[in-house]
Amino acid sequence: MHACNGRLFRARVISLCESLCKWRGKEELERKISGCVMITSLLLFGVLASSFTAHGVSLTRIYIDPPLIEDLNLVSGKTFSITVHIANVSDLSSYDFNMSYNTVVLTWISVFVGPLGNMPSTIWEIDDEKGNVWINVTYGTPLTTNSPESLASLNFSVQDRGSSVFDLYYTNLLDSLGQPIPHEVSNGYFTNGSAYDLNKDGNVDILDVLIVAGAFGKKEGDLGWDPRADMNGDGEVDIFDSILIAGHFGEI
Ligand SMILES: [Ca+2]
Ligand SMILES: [Ca+2]
Repeated sequence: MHACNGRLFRARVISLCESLCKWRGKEELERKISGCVMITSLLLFGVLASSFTAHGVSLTRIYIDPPLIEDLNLVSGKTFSITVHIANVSDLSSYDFNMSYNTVVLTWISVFVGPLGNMPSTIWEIDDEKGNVWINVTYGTPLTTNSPESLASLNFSVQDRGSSVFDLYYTNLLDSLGQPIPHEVSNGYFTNGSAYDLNKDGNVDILDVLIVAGAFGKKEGDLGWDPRADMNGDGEVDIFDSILIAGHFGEI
């Protein structure tokens, strides 16, 4: 009887251990599933969050197109145009913006504000002495677009060698409820001068060579470091920069 009870006890202990092992295995499995669900949820949240950011109103953009005009052939008397674009915007009811430019280098010729037929109110002022453009438009039907839409095209005539930033500032976008629309702004840049005209005085001459000579042997961070002289951008002014300035000597 005692022996029988002993076997029964052992059998029950074994059974209990097996159940416990199964329970622990199940618990482990559940823990792994729970972990997978949590990681998947986090990944899904990340994807959704990035998707929202990519298509959300926060990425409404006003920008100059093209962003960079770098052309030695745009000499005095030549003309070119830039466009102020907007993209990724919803329910744009009205806008106004300012844009400045360098009147030493450029003169304004004309402006086209579009699209026609959806603008009951359009006001624009261009001060060619100060180099400032101001455009204010109210749409008949609010504008919604993801692809770029032209707000204004501006034509300029080149006056001299040099450079000009097309600086967009005081940009205001309002929706049909009169609420401001958050947006990003990207400026444009024009230059018709040589990249080796280090002091930007219109030509590559001895003054530019002296800039290189004055910084010769310096490394980025050194006292006397002049980033203009590091024309190949390798963090030091050496023989390679000297060769570059010599090769472009006389350029305008
Ligand atoms: Ca120069
Ligand atoms: Ca260098």
